[in-house]
Amino acid sequence: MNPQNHVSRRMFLAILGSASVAAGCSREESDAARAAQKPASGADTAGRKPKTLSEIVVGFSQTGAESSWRIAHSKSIQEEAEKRHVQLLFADGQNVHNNQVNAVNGFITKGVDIIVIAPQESVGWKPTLKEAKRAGIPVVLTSRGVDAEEDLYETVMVADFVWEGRRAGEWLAKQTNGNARIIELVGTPAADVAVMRKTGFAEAIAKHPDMKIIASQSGDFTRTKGKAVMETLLPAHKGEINAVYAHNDDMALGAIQAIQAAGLKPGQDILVISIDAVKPAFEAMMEGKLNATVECNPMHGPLLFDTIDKIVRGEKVPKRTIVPGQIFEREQAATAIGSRPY
Ligand code: GYE
Repeated sequence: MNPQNHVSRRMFLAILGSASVAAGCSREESDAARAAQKPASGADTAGRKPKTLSEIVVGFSQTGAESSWRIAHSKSIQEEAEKRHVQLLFADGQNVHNNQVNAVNGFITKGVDIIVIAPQESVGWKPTLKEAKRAGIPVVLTSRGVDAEEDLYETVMVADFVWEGRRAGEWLAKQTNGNARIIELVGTPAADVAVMRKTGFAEAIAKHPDMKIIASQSGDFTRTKGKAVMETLLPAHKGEINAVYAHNDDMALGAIQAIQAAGLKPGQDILVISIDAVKPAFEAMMEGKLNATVECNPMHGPLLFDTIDKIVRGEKVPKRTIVPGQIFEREQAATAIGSRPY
């Protein structure tokens, strides 16, 4: 799976044997030497012991801090790294794709042991992933996937985003007896998660001829944009709308503010359903303003480092891990909020 397979032990020792050669060697040789030192996917061609978690450096490129979900996701990974004594280099992408690409290229140059990416956008990753592979650095994806061949990364940990959208659509269909005029607040359009949450929801409501999406616009997974989009869409569709489907809780919470400001009752005049199930969503449900939320668990830290541990030890890991979720309705909020970890 990586270039180390092509590096002979003799070549590796020759490169290592001379400091001056190693210092002045060509890019290809230095990459080869680095690759040979990596226990990527566990194969240790130099015949040395695989590394343990406390010996490795992990470079983590995060999307940014767009939502409560994202903040919980970062925290879970940072806390788990600390707990397991892993050196974690955290790069905040500030929700800009190119920042993430630059950060990952920087990790490759540094020669970290593992690269973790939570990609803001799904496309545009192939050259960087190929470069990581050439350098023998395994890549793990968390929270969103990329549009690239599967052999360019070790594994991806996500939720079933299509199911989440479908579940939201089914809930709304039941709640409205299949009769709804909906505003859809879409996540970051270039993210697979937004595409899939849209697809699942569309699939569920397609079974009900009287359920219609009146307007669908991106709020980029943020509360501020969710509110701003709702402030323009509400007056444009005055009296027409009876439901909001938001791809995450933050956008729903922004929309709730806009609905209230327009003199309407969120949760009553306009039903609101979203995805994530973060604590602020439970609070909004307890106030009767949010009707339901589909859980998407951001606590990837333990699973992530279990997986990295396996990779550095040379054990096989599944290409994809689906983190399960469930729906919460507002009637359950008061009982459930106490045990919410995020
Ligand atoms: O639902 C949203 C976030 O990629 C699953 O990104 C994640 C999504 C999450 O900002 O709130």
